[in-house]
Amino acid sequence: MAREASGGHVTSRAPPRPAPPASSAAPGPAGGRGLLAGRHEGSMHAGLWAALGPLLWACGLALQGGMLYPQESPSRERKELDGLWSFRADFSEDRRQGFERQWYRTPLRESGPTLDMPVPSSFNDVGQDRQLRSFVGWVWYEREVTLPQRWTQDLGTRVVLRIGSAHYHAIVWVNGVHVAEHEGGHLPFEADISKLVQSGPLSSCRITIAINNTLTPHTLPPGTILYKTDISKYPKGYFVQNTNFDFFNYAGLHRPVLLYTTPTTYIDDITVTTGVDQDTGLVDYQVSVQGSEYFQLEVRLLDQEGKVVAQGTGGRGQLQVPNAHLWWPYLMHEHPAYLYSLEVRLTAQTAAGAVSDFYSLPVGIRTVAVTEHRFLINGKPFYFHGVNKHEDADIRGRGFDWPLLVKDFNLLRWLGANAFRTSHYPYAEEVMQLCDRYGIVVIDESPGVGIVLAQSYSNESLQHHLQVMEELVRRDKNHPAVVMWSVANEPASFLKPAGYYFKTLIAHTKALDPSRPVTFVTNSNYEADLGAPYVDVICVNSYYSWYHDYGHLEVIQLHLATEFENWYRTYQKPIIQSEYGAGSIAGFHQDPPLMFSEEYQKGLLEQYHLVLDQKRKDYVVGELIWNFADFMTDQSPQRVLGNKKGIFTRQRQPKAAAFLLRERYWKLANETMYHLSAAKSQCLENSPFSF
Ligand code: BDP
Repeated sequence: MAREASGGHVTSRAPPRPAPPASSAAPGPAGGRGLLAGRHEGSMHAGLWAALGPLLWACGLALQGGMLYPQESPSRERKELDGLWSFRADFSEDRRQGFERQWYRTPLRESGPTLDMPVPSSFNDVGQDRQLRSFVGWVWYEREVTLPQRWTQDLGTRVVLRIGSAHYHAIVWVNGVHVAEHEGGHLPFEADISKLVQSGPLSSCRITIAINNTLTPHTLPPGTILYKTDISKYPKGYFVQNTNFDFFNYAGLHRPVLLYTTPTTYIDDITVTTGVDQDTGLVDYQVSVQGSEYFQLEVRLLDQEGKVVAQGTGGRGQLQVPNAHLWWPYLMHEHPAYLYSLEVRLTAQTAAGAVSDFYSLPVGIRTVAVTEHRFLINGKPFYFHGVNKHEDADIRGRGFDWPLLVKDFNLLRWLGANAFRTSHYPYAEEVMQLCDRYGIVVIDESPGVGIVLAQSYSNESLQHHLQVMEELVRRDKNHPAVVMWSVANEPASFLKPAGYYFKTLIAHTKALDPSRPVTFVTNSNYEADLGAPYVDVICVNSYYSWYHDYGHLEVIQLHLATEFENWYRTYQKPIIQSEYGAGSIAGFHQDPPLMFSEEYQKGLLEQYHLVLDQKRKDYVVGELIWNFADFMTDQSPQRVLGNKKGIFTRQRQPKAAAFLLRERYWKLANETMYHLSAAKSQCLENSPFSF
């Protein structure tokens, strides 16, 4: 990722000209390999994961380099760079002035006026400027950082700059030197800046980050720039950005930016997969080290009391934990979300003497499997009763915010929700950590939303999507809460190239992580969907009596039952109702119910629940409401200050539907609660031979 100084040759991508016509050539194979065939081509019989995951890991594709969450340890320090940064949007016509005038060379204030911009936050909603709110193109962030003396003088210290998420395309300079470039929001990237900060008598450094939110048919999510060239109607150079997704394209430094240190020989990555054999927990680990070939590794697994329950040495191995406490989802067990700590200690011999590095990784021992009609966690049927979310709030937009995060988790637990999908992009690492700690199960979704143009199925798009899945798996692979990957939401999966695209993408994701099922979320017709053969769980969105037959709650039951039957008859795979819902404006009441009233939202959910209650006896394994909270979208005649399908308002106050769902989820939880007395026999179904 990191590159040496490159001066100002970086090409500005915004606003791009409309892309050339899509190449319709089928993309070449891009890494899917070594896959087990299943009932349908490309679909491994999902029950095999639990038992074979750890074994298969060795066959998985190796990822280059780690992306461990930066944590403090006796060998590692962190310096957070949250707070006010200097900011400027490049309003020049082609948005290239910043590159032409090399704004990264000198402090930003010297090249023009700057604004104070909070980090983390989207830049869109903090100001009063309409043009900045909808700005498309390059924006520039800058911050001076004072560095601890040891970081700049001790050559045995490695100093890393880590950006949690910059939406969408980011270029980073330190003291005017180009150190990193990254495409794609929602996922972290890093640059080793040791050489730069240790090269002279510096006690501070200047970090400049240029970020471009322009979306093209090949970005994830895709978008297009439409130039309006009729000068009798539009000013010269006028353009708009169009997207095919239903949320505002917030931009900026959305997640924490920080500096952290490691020794120059360091633990680069840890991969853990877990299994269960009778009462014994199995923890397969793999540790990679950078900086030296002469080192020793010791690993210890500690329980919550701090007692060492297993230990090993070397870069890979299996730890066995007799009478293991399994990681169970919230409300499925009386002691959910049990986490062990895997303490990794590296000792290396270097020219300068012995060096140690320590990293402690939370580990939940659990298995995941899929049968023809069930989703199993620790061998027991798991029913997803939860929500779809967004990272979205007033003022901060998509900016990470601890109070909001804690409030959301408190609401999830109040609701009795045991799961959510990270619709429609990866969420902050801190969110995933809380899911591990609270037992909230996650369907981890890539930013593959709005893939509807033929160009977005080109080789260029596929290559980028494969890369994004690599980054996502690398970041989230060790979270016990993550039980399934979703590679996309509502793509035009009926288009001809979709078959090859999803076959390749899903195969690649399974090769990266053979321990978890893979899906994408569809709204295509069951007969037309060319990607469905490759998924392990059918995730279907539907909006009966909202976008179709609106106003007619009486048709929902028949529509939904028919749809479920069609999907199951075709694929014999478990089904999740991955979205359903209705808009309501908090405080609007109407009886008999009319659209947008709280009563209509409730009434629509009740009709869905009648069918879900029948089909969950057979093959429906989950229901995720659209949406947890109201959220901001682009302006359109269909949206009233955003999407109002939240069961909570954007300020997290409940609508009537929240109370309805709360009653339902607690009832479902009581039905599916798995008691400790039964825990002993938990993993019989993990055997690949037990179907
Ligand atoms: C679904 C999309 C979701 C939208 C929702 C809606 O997956 O992103 O917000 O419709 O229209 O199709 O509310």
